[in-house]
Amino acid sequence: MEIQSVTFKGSFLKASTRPKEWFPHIAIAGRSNVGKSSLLNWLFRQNMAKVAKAPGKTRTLNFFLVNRNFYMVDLPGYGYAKVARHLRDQWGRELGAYLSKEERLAGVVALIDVRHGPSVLDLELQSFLTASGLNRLVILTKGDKVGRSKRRQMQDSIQKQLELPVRPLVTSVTSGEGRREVLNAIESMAGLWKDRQQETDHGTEKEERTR
Ligand SMILES: Nc1nc2c(ncn2[C@@H]2O[C@H](COP(=O)(O)OP(=O)(O)OP(=O)(O)O)[C@@H](O)[C@H]2O)c(=O)[nH]1
Ligand SMILES: [Mg+2]
Repeated sequence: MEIQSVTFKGSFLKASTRPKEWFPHIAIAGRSNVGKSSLLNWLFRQNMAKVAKAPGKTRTLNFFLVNRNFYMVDLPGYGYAKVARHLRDQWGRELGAYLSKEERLAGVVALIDVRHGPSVLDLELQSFLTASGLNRLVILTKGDKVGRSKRRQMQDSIQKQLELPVRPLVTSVTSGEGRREVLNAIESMAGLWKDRQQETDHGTEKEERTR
């Protein structure tokens, strides 16, 4: 897949205000500062998502329409302690509601810092994804920060720990590695969602015909 066009569609928290079109969503999740917004800008080859020196930058669900075909959703990072508790609780609820209720959610790109491996909250997200049967792509970010052997070791140990069928991808927005693989994986998650929609549509038609 090539990225032909990207349009920022706005920042939202509540379901009622999210974009209405029936396009699949691919959400980018991970702890604060892991590199979610940077990864989007790198995929888009444009600075559209806000990146900051201080963690806790992204506080809403930010929607980017890609190729007029699917949404990429930049999620607020979790695990940032310095945010006021009532705000953290509110994000947690909204994020949970989004991940568990949004029917257009086609898959989650879960980012983990290659230097640190999964945190407790990362593991919670992974268990949630397993339990809900959502498609996921696990990416180890900031690949430029570690040497070859450390990276291999992290890929192997995280694959085992999270019981992934394939090794997690490693990306680096500075060296550029992994971009093609990430785009292909995203395309396939969006495609699977669309196939499922068609099957459901056909199922409904069939049901209606036999009635
Ligand atoms: N060296 C290196 N730095 C990176 C990479 N990706 C992101 N960063 C840096 O990591 C910091 C955090 O990046 P963001 O993209 O803002 O992280 P985020 O996950 O969106 O953070 P929140 O919005 O707080 O949830 C920034 O200083 C980025 O420049 C990478 O691949 N390599
Ligand atoms: Mg961000």
